[in-house]
Amino acid sequence: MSSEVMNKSYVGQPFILYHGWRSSASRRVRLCLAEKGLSYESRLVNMLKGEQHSPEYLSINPNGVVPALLHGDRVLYESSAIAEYLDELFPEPSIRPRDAYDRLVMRNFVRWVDDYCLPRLIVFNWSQAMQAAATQWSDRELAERIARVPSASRKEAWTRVARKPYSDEEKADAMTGLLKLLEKMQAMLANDHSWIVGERLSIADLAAIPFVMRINELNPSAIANFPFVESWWNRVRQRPSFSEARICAFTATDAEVEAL
Ligand SMILES: N[C@@H](CCC(=O)N[C@@H](CS)C(=O)NCC(=O)O)C(=O)O
Repeated sequence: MSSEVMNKSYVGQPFILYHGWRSSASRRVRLCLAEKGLSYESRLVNMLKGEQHSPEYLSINPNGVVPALLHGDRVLYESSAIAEYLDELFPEPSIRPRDAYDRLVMRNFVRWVDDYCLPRLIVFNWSQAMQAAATQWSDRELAERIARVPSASRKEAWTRVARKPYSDEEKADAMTGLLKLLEKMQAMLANDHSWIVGERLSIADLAAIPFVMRINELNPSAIANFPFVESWWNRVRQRPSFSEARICAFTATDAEVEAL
């Protein structure tokens, strides 16, 4: 079977999403699914319990992080790769720019968000969501958990949150870094004021939404300094995908999000 015919045969296959309601990468994939009008079965992964590092989950996503998406018998992980996969198999409405150069700019923007912004957001998200419980783990429990974490950077992040919580100075530095996202977006939106890259909403916008949401929660006065970002933010929040993807307050419990 040619790969094109094979892909067509997957179009009707069901989706199962392994995710967390508050996870930025999970939010990105839920936004893509919503923009595409694709429904999925939800499987929540409890990160505080370390379910993302269980042998069962690692057999789905060897990186030990959410999200992961099953499409029929295919296993997909890495939120930006999942987003492109969805756009290739379900081309309408497209969430990638038409132009090859714009697509390159989109990919480089998303990569920067992942490489530069995510580690800085973790400083806040983990302090808020994980620290209270993680500091209670015994040395033995911590060591057992760390042994199951596949990446060195996340071993370090879990050790930090459990034993050496991020200081106010580190949080201030992380926020200075996160504000660079708004600065970068302001410059990119200055081209035609609508979308971060190209002529329509793209994966770049969907990747930025969860981060802008958190920056706005943590530092509510910041966005007003970036008028193009502020009007973009007001527009993206009006889209049906924003509520369908359940981009809720970080303080909302799973039960509250699910009751929506
Ligand atoms: N590059 C990955 C990042 C995924 C990621 O870091 N997910 C976080 C939640 S946003 C996670 O699973 N953290 C739990 C852990 O590291 O143990 C992607 O985009 O899918």
